[in-house]
Amino acid sequence: MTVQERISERTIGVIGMGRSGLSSASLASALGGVPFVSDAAPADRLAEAITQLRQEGIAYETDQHTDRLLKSDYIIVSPGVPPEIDILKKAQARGIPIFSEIEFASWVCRGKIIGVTGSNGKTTTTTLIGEILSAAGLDTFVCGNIGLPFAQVADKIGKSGVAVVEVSTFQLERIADFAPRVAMILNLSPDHLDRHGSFEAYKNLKYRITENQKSGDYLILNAQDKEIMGDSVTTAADKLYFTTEGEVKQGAFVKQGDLCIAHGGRGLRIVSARDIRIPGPHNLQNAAAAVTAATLFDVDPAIMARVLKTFPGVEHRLEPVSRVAGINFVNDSKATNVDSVCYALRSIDTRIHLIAGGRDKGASYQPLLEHGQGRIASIVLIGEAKEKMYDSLGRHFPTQFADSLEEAVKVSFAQARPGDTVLLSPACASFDMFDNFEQRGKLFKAAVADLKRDRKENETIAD
Ligand code: UMA
Ligand code: ADP
Repeated sequence: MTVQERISERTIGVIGMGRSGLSSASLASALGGVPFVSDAAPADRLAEAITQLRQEGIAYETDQHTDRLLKSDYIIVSPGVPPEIDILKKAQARGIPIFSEIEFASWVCRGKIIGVTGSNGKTTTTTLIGEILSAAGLDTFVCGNIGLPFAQVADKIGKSGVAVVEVSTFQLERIADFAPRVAMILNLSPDHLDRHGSFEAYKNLKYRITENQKSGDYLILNAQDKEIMGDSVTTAADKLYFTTEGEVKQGAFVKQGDLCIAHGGRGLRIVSARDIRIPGPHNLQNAAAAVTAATLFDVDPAIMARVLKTFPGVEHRLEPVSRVAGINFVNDSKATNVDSVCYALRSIDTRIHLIAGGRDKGASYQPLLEHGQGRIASIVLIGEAKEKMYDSLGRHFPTQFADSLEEAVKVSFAQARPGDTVLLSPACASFDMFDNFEQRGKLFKAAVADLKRDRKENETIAD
């Protein structure tokens, strides 16, 4: 079936009026489809979305998902919508196909797709690949779970274009034909267990990124990830690997301090690992993954090196904030699972005052014990998860509770001495206290700025 036949004059139900839903509806409408958007939230919370839908002449409903959706030829579901809601069960029972937004967008995209998934490092690696390919002059579109829906750019991507798509498990739940030319699984550690039920189910969803790949496509895997290597992923694609420990025959590795690549019988040195600007052992893995992908697009290693030396990283990921009275503040608000916090602890070589907590996602906090030993000087816990986290950590580190992030910053600062680092790295989702992790990170930075200003004022008064 052609794209035109799949969309034109089709009645397309869209669930969710967030970014994914709105982009899908606009794309469907632009290609001659007849979208109907449904959101369970009340209209007053959806004012902006409603304005957009009205302007585009797209039908919608709010407050509930009614049976009108069951008149659809198929349904596009937003990633944040839980799979077990009633309307999806009814649609399934009637045999109405349900697709995720990335599936829908992939029908329209004419360029090659690089799909980046994994538990951690997706945004950093997706952005880095985008920077490298753009620097090499390719028509590059960075999109997906990173915040810009694939459906928003899919129809702008021509045959020579490349979509670098960050892909989450929520989006992989409902793929059918989604087939990246290059797929990548960065790493696997427990996350989103509250939605997927078990680590096994979560991993199997991640592996779906390769299920429609064919011979001649590529699957890039982390050779030092025990879960991925233990599962020996089956795929029709050619496998490449990256590692920062030892060597691989096809892919990227670190040899004598240099990031190198081996592919098609050729070996190349790209850059000294010390010159890569983004810090920490995990970011070296992200850099290795990115250069493996870039090699498949024949990018000149000198261009890769230039980007790696200058790419500053992404906001809210181990972001240096400020130094107040000799104490460093680091914003790692995007560390929403336990493994990312372990890497944060390993990336900082001073005493650490950790601020953590938020909405629990079902994983164990025990790994923080091992990685925190000898590094964590104190912990301040916030949010819903604080009791559960206290049970794991409270006996091992000086631990206190705070009612707000601002209070947590003050308490940590009071305990820190010059040379120490106060690190926000929550290991939890943000939604119990904040709109999202971005807001949490910005409030942290604002609290640090207040602290700095107060100190300056006090110093001036003392003078
Ligand atoms: N809704 C319903 N019915 C329900 C549940 C929700 O109608 O039963 C409605 C809500 O009222 C709301 C809308 O659905 O209006 C929200 O949909 P959404 O949560 O899918 O939000 P989007 O704005 O479309 O954002 C989604 C991703 N969100 C989630 O996966 C939760 C964004 O990832 C992504 O950037 C965006 O699509 C573009 O692709 C965010 C995220 O937190 C950043 N992702 C998770 C992560 O990174 O860990 C997976
Ligand atoms: P994602 O998009 O998968 O959430 P990000 O690049 O946004 O990944 O980083 C999220 C968090 O994980 C940050 O705290 C970051 O420091 C950490 N992180 C980044 N890359 C890795 C990696 N390869 N392994 C473990 N943690 C990582």
